[in-house]
Amino acid sequence: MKESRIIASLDLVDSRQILDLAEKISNDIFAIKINWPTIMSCGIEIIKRLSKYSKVICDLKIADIPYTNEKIANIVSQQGAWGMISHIFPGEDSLKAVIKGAADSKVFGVVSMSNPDSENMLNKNWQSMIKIGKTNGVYGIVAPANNQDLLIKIRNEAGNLKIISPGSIFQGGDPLLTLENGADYVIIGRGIYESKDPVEFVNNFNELCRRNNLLNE
Ligand code: 3DU
Repeated sequence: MKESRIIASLDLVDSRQILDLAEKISNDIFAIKINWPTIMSCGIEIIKRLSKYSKVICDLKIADIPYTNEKIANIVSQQGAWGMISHIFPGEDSLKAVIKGAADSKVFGVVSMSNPDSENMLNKNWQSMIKIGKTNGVYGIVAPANNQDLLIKIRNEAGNLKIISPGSIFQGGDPLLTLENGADYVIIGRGIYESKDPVEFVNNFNELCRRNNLLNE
């Protein structure tokens, strides 16, 4: 069966609304990503509740000392998250602790961000962060959909790490081009949940991918 390459970033703060939307689109997406606003508003149980519909990736951008990182990753993993996002910038010791705490959950490391000013800070260090990610066994990395030049460079050095890309539509990136340039999955938030018909949006994008031979086997 062909698999969608959409990760739906459902940054909603109402449990009913997020669960309803998850139920409607779950068959036509690869995974759901949730972030701090959802977890803080709906409670950590939202991870388990959403996992009934879809793989769940927790975008906590974990960035603390190793002791704390391991605890955070372990709690998220015990709630049944399929994956979680961690920063790599605090260093190798901190990332190792996330990977240890995550146990069987996948860890995605941030090697670049989509906000314009990350060009002046975080994005300058993408190469060393990929190296640390690879050495320590991250499953994938995060690279921006609204900076195709950087995405292409990152793809060339990422080897077989999966690339997940936020920054489409509301942040200016083109999700189809992002897949063509080597991202494995596009992360789309407001483009989905603020569209008039999220189900139609997801189906239309999957169809566009199918016509461009971009659906996964
Ligand atoms: O802009 P959108 O509504 O499609 O949402 C993008 C999501 O991805 C949102 O949760 C945001 O916090 C997250 N994200 C980025 O947008 C950019 C990054 O570099 C990393 C995460």
